[in-house]
Amino acid sequence: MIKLYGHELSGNSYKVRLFLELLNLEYEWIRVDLMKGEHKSPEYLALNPFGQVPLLIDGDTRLADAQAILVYLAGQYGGDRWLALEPLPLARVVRWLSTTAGEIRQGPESARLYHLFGATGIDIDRAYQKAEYILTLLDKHLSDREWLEFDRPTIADIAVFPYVALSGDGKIDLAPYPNVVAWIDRIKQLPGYVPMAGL
Ligand SMILES: N[C@@H](CCC(=O)N[C@@H](CS)C(=O)NCC(=O)O)C(=O)O
Repeated sequence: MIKLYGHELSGNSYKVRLFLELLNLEYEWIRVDLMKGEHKSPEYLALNPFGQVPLLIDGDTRLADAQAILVYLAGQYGGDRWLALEPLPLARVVRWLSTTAGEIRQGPESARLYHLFGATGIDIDRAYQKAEYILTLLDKHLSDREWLEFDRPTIADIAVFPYVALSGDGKIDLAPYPNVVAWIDRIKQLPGYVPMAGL
């Protein structure tokens, strides 16, 4: 059975859990206690040298990084529904996966780390600026479409969703971004959707 190593407050763990649920796949959830530093233990580092969650094990396949895991699960179990393989459509999805490691991480995800976990070394004003930038962009992008790419949800939506939807944890109000709010609601209506704390 698929094993997912994660933590319940980790948005990156959640996006993989959400996708497993949307795919209706059975899996075992293995909690890694980040507060106790379990992710830096020799046993865990042997599984994931990056010392982070999420981590997925599926038979002989061991994969870290939420975006990489979404790509794997979409290709392995999702048919052609969640990820297009032709060069240009694929590139359009990957652009959003990259955004999760860029503007979204620097913006809403950092603001959440600052307010919810008291993370040090975060410039909260810069995080707010980055958040405003990406949320404004997303709101404009979603003004004439239901999903980030194509006429159906893809792993682009699943990857971007958690930290945008969790903006409130970072004291970011989504009210000025009505198209983003409507898109969040559409994702919450998907069959198999599961929430996490804060959503
Ligand atoms: N690029 C990774 C980032 C994963 C990540 O930042 N995980 C956090 C929890 S959301 C973590 O494990 N933090 C502990 C650490 O980095 O020491 C992904 O997208 O999965």
